Amino acid sequence: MKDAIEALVESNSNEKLKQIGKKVLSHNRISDEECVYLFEQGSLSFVGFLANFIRENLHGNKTYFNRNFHIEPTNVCVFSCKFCSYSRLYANREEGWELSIDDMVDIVKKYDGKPVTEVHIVGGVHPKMNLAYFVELIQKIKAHRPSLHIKAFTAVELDYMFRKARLSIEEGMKTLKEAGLQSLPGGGAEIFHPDIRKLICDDKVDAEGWLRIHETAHNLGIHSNATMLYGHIESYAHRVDHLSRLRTLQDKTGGFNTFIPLKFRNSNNEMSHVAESSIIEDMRLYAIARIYLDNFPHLKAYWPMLGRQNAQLSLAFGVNDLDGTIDDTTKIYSMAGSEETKPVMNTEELVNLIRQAGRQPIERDTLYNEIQDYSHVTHFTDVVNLN
Ligand code: V47
Ligand code: SF4
Repeated sequence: MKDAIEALVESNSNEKLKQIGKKVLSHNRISDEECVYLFEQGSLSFVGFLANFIRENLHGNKTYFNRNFHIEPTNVCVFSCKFCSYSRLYANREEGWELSIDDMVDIVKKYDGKPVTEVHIVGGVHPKMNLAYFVELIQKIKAHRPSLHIKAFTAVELDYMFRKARLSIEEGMKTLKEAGLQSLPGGGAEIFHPDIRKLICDDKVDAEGWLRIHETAHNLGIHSNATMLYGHIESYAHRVDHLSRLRTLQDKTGGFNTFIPLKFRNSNNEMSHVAESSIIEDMRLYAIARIYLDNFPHLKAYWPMLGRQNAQLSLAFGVNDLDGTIDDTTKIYSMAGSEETKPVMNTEELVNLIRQAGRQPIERDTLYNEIQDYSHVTHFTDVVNLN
C-alpha cells in the first residue's frame, strides 16, 4: 500500500506537492504555509491518499461510533451568530423552548435500561440558566445514572456561565467537574481569526477565550473536542490559522480527543445568501485536516450536518469516527438545512453504514475506549427511536 502511495507522490509533476507528500509519508509535520498550499493546489485524490495513509496508520480499518443522545436545554440565546438557524433571541423567546431540570432528567430516564454511554448537552445561552442551574442538572443526572458520561457545554456557554457567576475559568470548571461533568464538546470555535469572527459571531467569546477554556479543562483532566465551522466566507489562510491554533494547544496539553469539521449549512439564517461548499471541497478539507493535525488522534464526521452518505464517503478521506446514534428530539439540524430531518440512527444502521464503506465498526465510549467490535455482530440492541 505504502509503495503505491510513494509512487503516486513521486509521479506528481508539481515539485512542491511532491515534497509535501514525502514529508507526510515519512511522518513529518507540514508547516502552515504547506497546508495553505495543499488547500490551493492539492487535488482530491492527492490529499485523499495521504490522509487515508495516516488514518490507516493510526487506526487501521477501525471506525468508531458512540451510543449517545443529545439534550438541548434551550434554543434561547443572548448571542446573535449570523450562521445560526436555531437560536431565538431572548427578546423573542416565545418562539423558543426552555427545558426545566426535571424535563431534562425525564429525557435521561427515557434511556433507562438502554445501552447508551453518553449524554451530549449543548444549547443556546439563556441568561437565566446559570452555573447553579447546570450544577444541579449534572448532579441529578449523575444521581440517576452514575455510569452515563456527561459531555456538556461549549466554551461559549461556559464563558458566559463563569462570567455571570464571577468565577475564574479554573474555579468554574472545578465546580462543574465536582458536580460530574466529564468532557467538553467542541462547539463555539467557528473560525478563530478575528477578521472572520467579527463578521459572523462578533459578540461571543473570542479565540483566546475559547482556547483558554479548553486549556484549563485539559489541565484539570477534562478532555475535549474541537470544531471548525467551514465553507462560508473564510479563506484557506483563515482555516489554516484555526488549525494551527488547535495544533499548538494540543502540543501543549494533549487534551483534545477529536477534531470535527462542521460544514456550514445555509438555510434559515442570516447567511443564506452564502453558497454551501461542494462535496469535493468537503472531502478535501477532511483530508487536509487529517494531514495537518498530526497530534489529534481522531477525526470525526458529524453525520447530521454532512448527511449519511457523505459521512460514509469521508471514511476514505481521513475520518475514523462517525459520532453516534445521537437521538435528538429537537430540530437544530433540519433548521440549518441539513439533509437529516430527524438525526437518529439505530446501532444497526450505523454499523451497516460503516460496513458498506469497507471499514470495521467499533463502538467506543466518549474517551475512545473500545466497548465492542461489531465486525461479526448480527443481532442489535436498539437504543433509539423512542418517540
Ligand atoms: O458551534 C451552528 C454549529 C455548533 C450552523 O464535540 C452550524 O462531539 C453548520 O458543538 N451550519 C454546535 N453548523 C454543535 C457542536 C457539536 C456538534 C456535534 C458534536 C460535537 C462534539 C459538538 O454547531 C456551533 C456551530 O459551529 N452550527 N449553526 C450552521 N448553520
Ligand atoms: Fe447562540 Fe450558539 Fe446560535 Fe451563536 S451558534 S446564536 S451562541 S446558539
